Amino acid sequence: MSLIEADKKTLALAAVQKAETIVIASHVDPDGDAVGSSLAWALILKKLGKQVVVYNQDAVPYSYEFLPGAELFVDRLPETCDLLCLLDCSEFERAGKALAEWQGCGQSLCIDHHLTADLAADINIVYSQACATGELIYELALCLEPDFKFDVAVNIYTAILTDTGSFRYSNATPSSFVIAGDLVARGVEPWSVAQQVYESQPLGRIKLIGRVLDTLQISTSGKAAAVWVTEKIFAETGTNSEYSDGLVNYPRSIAGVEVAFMAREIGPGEYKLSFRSRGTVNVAALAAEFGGGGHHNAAGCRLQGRLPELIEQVFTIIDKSLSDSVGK
Ligand SMILES: [Mn+2]
Repeated sequence: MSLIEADKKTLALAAVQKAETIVIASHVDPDGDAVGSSLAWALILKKLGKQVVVYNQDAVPYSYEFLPGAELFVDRLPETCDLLCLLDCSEFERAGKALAEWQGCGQSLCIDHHLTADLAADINIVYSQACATGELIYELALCLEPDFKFDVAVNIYTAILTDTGSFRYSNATPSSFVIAGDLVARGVEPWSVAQQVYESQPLGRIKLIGRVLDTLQISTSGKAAAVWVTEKIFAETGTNSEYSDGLVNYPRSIAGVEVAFMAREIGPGEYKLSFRSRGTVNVAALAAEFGGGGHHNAAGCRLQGRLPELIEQVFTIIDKSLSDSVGK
């Protein structure tokens, strides 16, 4: 089970072998795949004797601080490097302004599984069939360090676990399970990881869930649902945006709801919308209408407006696209 074409794999491995200094970067607001893939890749490259910097504009979220190598994350770029590895996103802008404007890298290698039209790196290992960037890292790891141990394994496992929604989403393929099996054989304990990632929530998170669920709105058709979160709600629960990860799955879990979104306030009158689909609606296309993007079942965009109206506007578009698709 291999996704990466042989010639691309050769190119990528040659670039890695040749480089002495390597920067690993991933998208802002890093998720389990961004963190796990970055750390697994960093630990492998360090084992090969490379000088590695793991850059992210944002800090490691609390749920992933247990991962081996988490302390490697820094928010400052070095002057230069031989190779920049961009993980879990294909556009430099997704990793933040500082990285997008950085001129320090000799060559760039992108490893990603998002659907994208814009392949900006010199070498692109981009396969949307991969359940997570972690799956592609696993494939490359087998070439570079076939005998990799628990420290790498638990990072890749966490990447795959979180991006497949604990192996529940439609991106969980036979190879997701085969890889997970191999990682467990290398010492990963599923319950231990699950406890760290899902069952070590700060009290504020549970309070936040209560407040966010209280904002629930359902569209006229009953097929779209939305929740929102504001700076005020974060302040009152002693939380921040890091704590709102995954809350959009609650409105999607309602019977009959096809598309859900969460609107998170990111500035005065400005919101980041995270869409989740049950499968019928391609939310990547929906988000693209608003200048965003993502996957078929998970996508996002930014919108300006006032809250109740903004939700109504998006509901109207979703309901229309659902009735159009039924009509066809
Ligand atoms: Mn991912």
